[in-house]
Amino acid sequence: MGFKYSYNTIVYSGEDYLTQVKRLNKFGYEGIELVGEPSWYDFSEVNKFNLEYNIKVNSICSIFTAERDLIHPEKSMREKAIEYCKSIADMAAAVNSTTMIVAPSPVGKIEAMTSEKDEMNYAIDSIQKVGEYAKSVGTNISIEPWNRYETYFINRLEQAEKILDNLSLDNAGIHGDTFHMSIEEANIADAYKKMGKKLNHCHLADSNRAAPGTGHTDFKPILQALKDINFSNYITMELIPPVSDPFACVRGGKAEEFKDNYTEQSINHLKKIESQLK
Ligand code: LER
Ligand code: MN
Repeated sequence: MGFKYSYNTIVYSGEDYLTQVKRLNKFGYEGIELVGEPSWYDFSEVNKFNLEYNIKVNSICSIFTAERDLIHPEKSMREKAIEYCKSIADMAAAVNSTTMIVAPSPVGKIEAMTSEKDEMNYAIDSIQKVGEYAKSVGTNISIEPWNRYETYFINRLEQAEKILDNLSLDNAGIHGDTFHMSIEEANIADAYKKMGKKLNHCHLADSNRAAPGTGHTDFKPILQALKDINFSNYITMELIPPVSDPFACVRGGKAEEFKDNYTEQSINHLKKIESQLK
């Protein structure tokens, strides 16, 4: 059985939902990743159009801004971040998504606010609480490391694994985003293989964070690794314009090439490689 493909719709921000699902259906996608801002969506409309266009919400991409910091030294701030994550779990349940992304600290926080030991304990404690709640509403969590320019806290998959191994959850796993990995990992395919079954979600983007095929990342060994570890979740394109704050595109709405052009190009490039795998 082949891979299932999905698209992170952060670059579609501002478009009506029907336009988004029609585009994904047209180019052969089976999944959609929604933006973790529950107020943006009418969940019954999402379910209705998904059914009509054969699209499944595979994941919610939580948006970690400065007020959503699961490792903040102040308890009230961590609680606020946990509440936000719970609202994303509720959103996942409302749109039948099996996965939600969790990152311990916000985008752009590049310095620690307390000791490494305390931050690791806060990460474990907060993510445990989020994971338990997610389980109670029927969704999984996936811990995503980011590159050093977005966070100092966890940059490589093996660091996320350290958190995962300290959780008592059977609905949690590791996320591997090839854009971050191309900066931080020695070898993307090897890092995926090392995670094996623990890898429960991935984002694919080329080295320039645009459509696979437009940069210098070699996706053949990467897809081969995903096949070898029997990765069964959706392969999700997460493509972002060249801005230092990856969430800026939710405000800009000017990235036209990330709509039809990259949506089509990404899946075609990867499907061609997929057909050549062993
Ligand atoms: C989110 O999935 C991500 O990769 C980060 O760069 C924050 O947008
Ligand atoms: Mn990502």
